[in-house]
Formats: sequence, C-alpha cells, structure tokens
Amino acid sequence: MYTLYWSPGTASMCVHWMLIELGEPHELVKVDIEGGEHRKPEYLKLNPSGVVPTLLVDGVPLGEAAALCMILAERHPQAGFAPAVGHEQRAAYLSWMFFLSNTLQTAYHNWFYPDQPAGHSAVEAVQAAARRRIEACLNRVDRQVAKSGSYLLGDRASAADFVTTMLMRWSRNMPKPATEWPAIAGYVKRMKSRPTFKVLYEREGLTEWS
Ligand SMILES: N[C@@H](CCC(=O)N[C@@H](CS)C(=O)NCC(=O)O)C(=O)O
Repeated sequence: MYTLYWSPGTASMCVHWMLIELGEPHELVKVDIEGGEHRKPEYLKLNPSGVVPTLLVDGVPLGEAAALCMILAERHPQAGFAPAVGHEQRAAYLSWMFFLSNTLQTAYHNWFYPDQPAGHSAVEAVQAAARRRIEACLNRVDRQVAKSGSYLLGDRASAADFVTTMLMRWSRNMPKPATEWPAIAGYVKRMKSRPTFKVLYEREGLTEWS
C-alpha cells in the first residue's frame, strides 16, 4: 500500500501515473499548494523540502519525483519499467533520469517560481534564463526520441517516459511548447494514448493538453 501526497498537474503527476500503470493499491492525499499546506509543520515532517510529491512507502515518507518513479519501477520489476542492473540500457536510463530531474525539472522550477532564486526584482532575468535552459533541454530530448524509437530509451516504456511526458506537459503554456519539436510531438501523442493517461487526467481533474 502506498500513500501519495499530490497536487494536480505538479511533480506528483508522474508518480501518480506510475501507480495507476502498475495497478498497485494506493491512497491519495491532496495537498493544497495555493493554500500553503506544503509549508505547514505536519507536511514538512514528511517532506522537509516542502514540495510535492511525497510517497509513503511501507509507511516511510520519501520525496523526489524521479527517484520515486525509479523506486516504484524497482519494487515492481514485472512491469519492466527499469532496465535491470547490467542491462545495456541501464546506464542511459540512470543518466536520463538525473538529467530530467536535475537539469530540466530545476529549470522549470525557476520558470514557475521565478522569485525564489533572487527575489521579485530578478523575476524577468530568472525566467529568461529558465526558458533558454528548458529549450536547450527540449532540443536534447527531441534528438533522443528521434533516434531511440518509440520511447526515450528505445522500444519499451520505462519510468523515464512518465517523467519526460510530465515535463513536456509543463511547457504547454510557454512561448515555445515542447510539442513544437517534431519528434517530441509524436512521442507525447504516443504516451498520451496510453489508457492510464485518461484515468490520470480524470483523477487529477485536468482538462488542458488532453
Ligand atoms: N525536486 C522535487 C521538486 C518538487 C517540486 O518542485 N514540486 C513543486 C510542484 S511541481 C512544489 O511543491 N512547489 C511548491 C513550492 O515550491 O512552494 C521533486 O522532484 O520532487
């Protein structure tokens, strides 16, 4: 049994999606980010960074969306969402997961929360830098999916694809959305055609980019 602390369309989305894909029993606890619930002491006890998601795994609170997807993939290997240690795609899998989480996701964080790095006076400069960085990352993702086949690592979906699709979605209202990159557009369409995507959207109450 898992418990996911989540908020619609945020970094919890890839974890939620994987829970649905895996068919594992889980409880959902919605966190009201706009109401500041993620900064309250009770939530900070679970996630000291004060962000969503948090996943209770056997009662232990864990954070970091990409890591949570990796943990789920490894706990349920029958789904084949993580190349096993020694598999030829293992190194690429680890490398992409860190790139997605460490480089692309952090650039998005600056785009969506531009006052956080240096206050309100620096918002424009932070957003301009974040946009440049996001678009450079999208160039890389586009080149990768153009050469790799159906999914990020090849012909088989992995945890990296749930993280990637979520991150592609986040650009939908940006000046140049990810779907303007040709290979990403086909990739996103493929991922969105998974029946679980519809379930995820309904559960999170999302309508846009559907
Ligand atoms: N590195 C964290 C980042 C999570 C994150 O930034 N979550 C956002 C929502 S997408 C959040 O909770 N933001 C609230 C805030 O920063 O105040 C992860 O991957 O879990």
